Amino acid sequence: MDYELIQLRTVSDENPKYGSLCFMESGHDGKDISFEFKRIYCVYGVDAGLHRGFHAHKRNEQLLFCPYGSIEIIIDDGKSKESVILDSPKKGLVLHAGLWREMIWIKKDSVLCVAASEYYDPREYIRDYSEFLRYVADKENN
Ligand code: T46
Repeated sequence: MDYELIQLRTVSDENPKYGSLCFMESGHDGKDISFEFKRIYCVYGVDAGLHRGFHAHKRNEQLLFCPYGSIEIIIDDGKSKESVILDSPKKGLVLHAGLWREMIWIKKDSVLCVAASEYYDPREYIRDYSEFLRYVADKENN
């Protein structure tokens, strides 16, 4: 399936009381993520057990990470589904275009941060699951 789970680079202070810092850089030349970011957003204030998402992107590629809490991401390529749990600020999930996603808030107030390759454009979303399956079939036939 066209996604990658990556470990974000992390620097921890010698004194653990001062915590850690993790970061990512975009672009080619051995950086962490192959695409350049045009947009950053975050989703917060969500109750435990709630589901968001239910869409795919035609062009947009994204890196998702959860700096606080625990969120399950269900990824669907139209043939099978896989699940990834983001439960550490160090885990990054790169979702390439053409994947249906659903996010489930395991822990209340978990924060989902996203770095996106495209500006917001509602026209490049597929929000209907039957349309998504047709989109996948069309891509395979072309
Ligand atoms: C995704 C998952 C992980 C904007 O106006 N600008 C923006 O940049 C975004 C992302 C959203 N919006 C508006 C569109 C809707 O009226 O914010 C509202 C909520 O968006 P949506 O229902 O798409 O939120 P999620 O949490 O279901 O999905 C979001 C992203 O939209 C999506 O690209 O992959 O997070």
